[in-house]
Formats: sequence, structure tokens, C-alpha cells
Amino acid sequence: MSQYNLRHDWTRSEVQALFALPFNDLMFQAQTAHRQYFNPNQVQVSTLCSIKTGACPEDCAYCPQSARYDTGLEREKLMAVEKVIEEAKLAKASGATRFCMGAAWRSPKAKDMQYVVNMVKGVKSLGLETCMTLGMLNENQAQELAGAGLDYYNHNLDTSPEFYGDIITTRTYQDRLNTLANVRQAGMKVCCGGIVGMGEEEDDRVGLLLQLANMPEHPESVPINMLVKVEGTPLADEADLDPFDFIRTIAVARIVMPASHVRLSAGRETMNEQTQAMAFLAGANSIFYGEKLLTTPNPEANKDMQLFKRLGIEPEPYETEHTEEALTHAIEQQMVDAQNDKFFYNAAN
Ligand code: SAM
Ligand code: DTB
Ligand code: SF4
Repeated sequence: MSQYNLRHDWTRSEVQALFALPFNDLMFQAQTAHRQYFNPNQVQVSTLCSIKTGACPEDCAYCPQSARYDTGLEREKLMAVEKVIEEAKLAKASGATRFCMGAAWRSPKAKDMQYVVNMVKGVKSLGLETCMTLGMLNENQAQELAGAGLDYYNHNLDTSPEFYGDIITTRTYQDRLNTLANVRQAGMKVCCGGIVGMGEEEDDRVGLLLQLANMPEHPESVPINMLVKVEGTPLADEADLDPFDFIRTIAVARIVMPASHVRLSAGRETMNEQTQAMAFLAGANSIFYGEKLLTTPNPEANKDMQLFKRLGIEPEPYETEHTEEALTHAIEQQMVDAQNDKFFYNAAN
């Protein structure tokens, strides 16, 4: 039986070789790896909420929220805790199982911590999984958020170490790795991925996935964002990435981190449904759901539900990986795989 084990010793040439596979071979491997760890017809559904918008001091070249670029975005102060909880209730009612709160900060200030802690507690009490992305965290901040019950912290590496300096100059790659280490140390789950379509080379996509896959523990959640080009940002006129190269990135992420959720993240608004279906086939099993990402549009919720229906996909229930049903499915799948191996073996002999 073909086995996709959890490895943390991927070499550059191995990951390059995956990217270089004929498309159909890569898709077959990715789908095989996917079926070893997940129900292939379930997709996790998260909703984003911008709890503090715009006027960010950082210079991330892709970001509409940086104060350095004139993107016409209206800045908004930290949202009241009650309002965040109202938004979370709406997200839950429309079918999301995780609520991701994002702030346009370099890092949270001491005075902000009590509010974000109360947001975590309030959202969690609704029976939703919680995720936050607030910029860099020191050890104490990570401990405080973990203590409040925060399930996931999102902090992206964004791209390869080599290309990183072309995109961001106000914080280093090492700063990001330090935050991720603080999040792990505090016992939270890690959500970490990147953006493609920023003018990087294929080898930068290799470099990003190599960094993620060779972490001591794989991030539980790996968002692969397609650049959303926003007028006024330095990357507004970047050339489109070939959609097949986007799908290849998802497929390789699935193979090198087979037990992680890979999120078909930003960029779906300009992606046709066939490309999204192909992303699911490549092993993407999480999406952002709801009309808005943080500041830019996302497909309408009912359009996504229609797409799920047409593809026979169901939203993944909260904590599905621990349920008896998921275990039964994994065992059944192993039996099907064993049967298939027997079939291929017999056919070849
Ligand atoms: N300010 C915090 C930080 O950067 O750590 C948290 C919020 S920030 C908006 C979260 C992530 O959104 C970024 O790391 C980046 O990967 C993604 N992102 C931001 N703007 C994007 C865009 N235009 N297209 C695709 N992804 C984007
Ligand atoms: C992630 O990787 N993508 C999300 C989330 N983590 C915070 C953000 C996408 C933002 C897209 C641009 C915007 O809407 O402002
Ligand atoms: Fe600020 Fe985050 Fe946007 Fe960078 S990605 S400018 S840190 S909000």
C-alpha cells in the first residue's frame, strides 16, 4: 500500500521533483495522500472577521491594510467585544465551524490584550473553534491567548526566505519563525502558509513548502492564498499566475504535509468553479466562507453551498478528526486502498 508518512526531512530536490511531475501524476499522488488521512468529500469551513482594520505600520507589499499605500481603505478601531460575538453568531448560523479574527497590527499592544482575550472566550462559548491573527506575539502574549482557550494562531511565512525581502522589510523571516515557536510553546495549533502569485519563481514556492514541511511539527492548518491584487499596493499590477501552478502548490502542500488541513484561501473570488474543484481534488480541504475575507470580497455563501452540493462535498463537522465516524472512515479507506493495491498488483502481473 502506498504510504504518505509524516516527514520533516524533505530535501529541496525532492520537493522540486514533485512540482516537476506531469500534472496528472501529481494530482494522483496528492489525492492518494489526501485519502490516507481525510474524508475526501469533507471541507472545513472558516469565517473571517476583521477586528481592527487598516492603518498598519508594516509594509507588506500585497496588503491593502498597510498605512504606507493609498488603497482607499477606511480605517477602523478595534471592534467592541459584543460586536465580534454578534458576528460570530451570524457565522455559526450560516454554517461556519471556525471563527478567525484578524487585526492589522504589527503586534498586539498590552492594552489590547484584555479585549482580544474576551473575544476568544465569548466566541468559544458559542461552540465555535477560535483562530486569531494579530501579528507578532512574544512568549507572554502567546501564553495569555492559549490560556483564554484560543485554538489556532495564524501567522504566515508568506513566501520563501530568499524572496521574502522583496515583499516585506519591516519584519524578518526569523521574527515570523520566533512567533510561530512561541505559539507552539504555548500549546496552540498553528495556522501557517503563504501567498502565491506575487511574482515569485517556482523555486520560491518550493522554498516556502520546504520551510513549512520541515518544521518540527507541521502546521495543523496551511492556508495557500492566491494574491488578491489591490489597487494602490505595490503588487497591484502583478502578472497572473497560471492557475495550474496554483493547483500544483496545493497538491505539493498536500503531499509534504499529508495530515494537515490545506486551505484554498484568498483569491477564490476571481477563480472559476472548475479551478476550485481541482483545488479540492489536489487536496485542499478548508475554505474561508462568507462574502468578505478581511477587507476584500469572497464568493457569496450560498454560491459556495451550491458548489459543495454540485461536487457532493459536505462541510466538515467541528472536531471531526476525533470522532468515531472519522476513525471508521479511515479504516474503511485503508481496506479500499489494500484492495486497490491488490488490483494493481494483479493487473501488472
Ligand atoms: N497583521 C497580521 C499579520 O500580518 O501577521 C495579521 C493579518 S494579515 C492580513 C494575515 C495574512 O493575510 C498575511 O500574512 C497574508 O498572508 C494574507 N494577505 C494579506 N493581504 C493579502 C492579499 N492581498 N492577498 C492574499 N493574501 C493576503
Ligand atoms: C490567511 O492566510 N489569509 C487570510 C487569513 N489568513 C487572515 C487573509 C486574507 C486576506 C486577503 C486580503 C484582504 O481581504 O484584506
Ligand atoms: Fe499589516 Fe498584516 Fe497587512 Fe502586513 S499583512 S501590512 S502586518 S495587516
